[in-house]
Amino acid sequence: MAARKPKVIVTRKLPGPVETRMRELFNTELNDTDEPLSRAQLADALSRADVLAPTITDKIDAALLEKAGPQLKLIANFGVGIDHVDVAAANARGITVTNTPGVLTEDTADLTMALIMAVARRIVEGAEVTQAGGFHGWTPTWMMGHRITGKRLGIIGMGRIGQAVARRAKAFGLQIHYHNRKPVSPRIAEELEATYWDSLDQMLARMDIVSVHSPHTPATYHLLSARRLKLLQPHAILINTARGEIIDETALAELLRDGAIAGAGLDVFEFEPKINPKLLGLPNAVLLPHLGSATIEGRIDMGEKVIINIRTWMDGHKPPDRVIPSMM
Ligand code: 8YV
Repeated sequence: MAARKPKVIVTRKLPGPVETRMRELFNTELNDTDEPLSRAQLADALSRADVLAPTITDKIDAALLEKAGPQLKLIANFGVGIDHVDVAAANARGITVTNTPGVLTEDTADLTMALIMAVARRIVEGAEVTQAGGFHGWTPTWMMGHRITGKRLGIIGMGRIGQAVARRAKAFGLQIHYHNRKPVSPRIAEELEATYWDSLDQMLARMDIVSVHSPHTPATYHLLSARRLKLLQPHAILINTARGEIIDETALAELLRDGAIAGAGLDVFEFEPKINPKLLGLPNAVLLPHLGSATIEGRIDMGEKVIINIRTWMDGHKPPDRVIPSMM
C-alpha cells in the first residue's frame, strides 16, 4: 500500500456519507459547487490527480487524456455507463478505468416499470389534470389507457438491468422477449420464460412494449434508427432508461406526433440536459430528467463502489470493476 494517501479529485457533489468517507481514506478534493467542471478544469484535474472520480457529465476523450499527468493511474467512474470516457485511450496511457455495476440495477429496473405504467396508464397526464382542478367526476370512458397484463415486452439488451426488468415485468403478467448479442443461459431463459430474437427487426415488429437496456457504444448508436422505429406497431410503447444516443430522437418524436406509435417513456436523451424540442409538449411522451439511479441508497452504494475500486488499487491489486474496452 502506498505510504501517502493518493490524491483523488471528485468532479461532482456526491452524497454526504460518500464524500466524508473519501476524505477519511484519501487526499480528496471535493466539488462543493456541484457545477460540472469545464474542460480546462478537467484538464487541470487530470494533470494533478492520482485518481479521478468523474460522472456522466464529464466528457473524457483522447484529446483531454493528453493532459493527464504521469501520476494519473485510475479513473474511478461514479456510474455504470462509461460512454463518456475513452477507455481505450486511457488504457493506452496506463490508466485503469472502473465503473459501478450492479448497485443501480434494481433502481433502474424500478424506474423502467414506472415509465411503462406511466405511459400505458396515462399517470402523468391524469396527475396533471387533477392538480389543475380538471377532475369533474368519474366517467366510463374518460382517460382510458391500456392494460399491460398479457402484453409482449421486447427487451433490447439482456444484461443485469434488462434481466431485472424482465423479472418485474413477468410478475406484472407481461410476456418476455429479448434481443441480445447472444441468448441468456438456459436457466435464466427458463426462469423468465423468455423468447430470444436474434433479429431485432423481427422482434420490434411484434412487440407491444419495447424497452432499451443496452450500453451506448459505436455499435448501438441510433440502433433504433428511423427505419427500425417504423417497424413498431401503431399501439406500441417505447421506453428508454439506458442512453439517449441509442434512439434517433427526431424520428421518434415525429412518429409520436403522427400517432404512428402510441407512446414513449424516456429517462435519457441524446444531448442531455438539452431535450430535443420535437419531444417537448407531446401528450404521449413521458419525459424524466435521468432519474434511473436516483435513489439515496443507490447513490450511496455507487459511492461505496468507487471507494472499493480506489482502495483495491491503492493496495496494489486490480480493482474489481475494471472496464475492458471489448466489454463495451
Ligand atoms: C448515473 C447512469 O447516475 O450509471 C449510469 O450509467 O446512467 C446514471 O444512472 C450516472 O451515470 C452517474 O454518472
